[in-house]
Amino acid sequence: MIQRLSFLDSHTGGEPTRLIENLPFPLQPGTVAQRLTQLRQNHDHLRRTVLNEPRGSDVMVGAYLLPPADPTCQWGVVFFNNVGYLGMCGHGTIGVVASLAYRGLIQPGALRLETPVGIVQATLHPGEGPYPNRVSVQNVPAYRYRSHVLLTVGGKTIYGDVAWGGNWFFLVHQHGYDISPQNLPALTHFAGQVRLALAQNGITGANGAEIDHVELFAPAPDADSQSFVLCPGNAYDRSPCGTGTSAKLACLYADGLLAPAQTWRQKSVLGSLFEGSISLQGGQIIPTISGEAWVMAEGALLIDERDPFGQGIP
Ligand code: PYC
Repeated sequence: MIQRLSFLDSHTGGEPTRLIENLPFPLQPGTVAQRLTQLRQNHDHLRRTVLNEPRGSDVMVGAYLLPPADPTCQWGVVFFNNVGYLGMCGHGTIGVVASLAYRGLIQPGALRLETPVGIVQATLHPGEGPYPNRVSVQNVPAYRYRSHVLLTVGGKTIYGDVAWGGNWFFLVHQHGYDISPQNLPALTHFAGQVRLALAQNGITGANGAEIDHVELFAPAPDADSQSFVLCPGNAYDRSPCGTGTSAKLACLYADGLLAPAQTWRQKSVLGSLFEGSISLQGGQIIPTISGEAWVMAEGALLIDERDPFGQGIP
């Protein structure tokens, strides 16, 4: 038997998102966080089927569209990649919203999405062309958890901040690397060493949470900053990383370097751009990230039950 699973692919600043609009099995009712637990425990084969080689790749992020439990939300969404699940995903949210616009399911305006780590509000902006594709995402609250954390990596002492932006990040400021596409192997190696050193030294996010994203920053002539972001696994974010930019904005605010409503232009290692700003609500830092996504493929995944790698290379 061959099972068909429809998908819609987009990219946001070069970072792909594969949207799965209909799960091929039912989930028990519950919040999106509770449904993520079910997906993780009972249906992880679908994540590998959708994203792992030979069908997918390390670079791709997946998104399952789910019914929300919160009545103020239109959809729920769970993001995942080749090694596991994400709390939130900024580029992915922009991709999902532009994909819903391409499908004709939404019009310009605001919509609320329930994610495993909280509700985000997306705004689809009006635009020319076959479908509107510029989206702003008001993220979950971001905060700096620890500042100026010292770490020895490859015999060199570096320091950085631990911050939450919907995922856990270690933000490295003075690393001595050139952030450019020519330098990707060295950046990937160094960021991987940083992540290893964090784990070996027991440096975590709140409640012992693993820090699975590492960000390196450098000044940019045509933006406020350029970054390299290593995602869980070994792929770098082709976009400026929405949750990473949120973590950065929280650190800038904590250092007195960013005021509410001030625009921050964050460039990715490839040169794609997100605009970000923060507002303060009830003492919390609420980041908003804006960018554009482009639909680029749609079709059906074909899962042949005889295929030894039909559920991906583990
Ligand atoms: O944009 O938040 C993001 C993201 C996380 C991992 C890849 N992209």
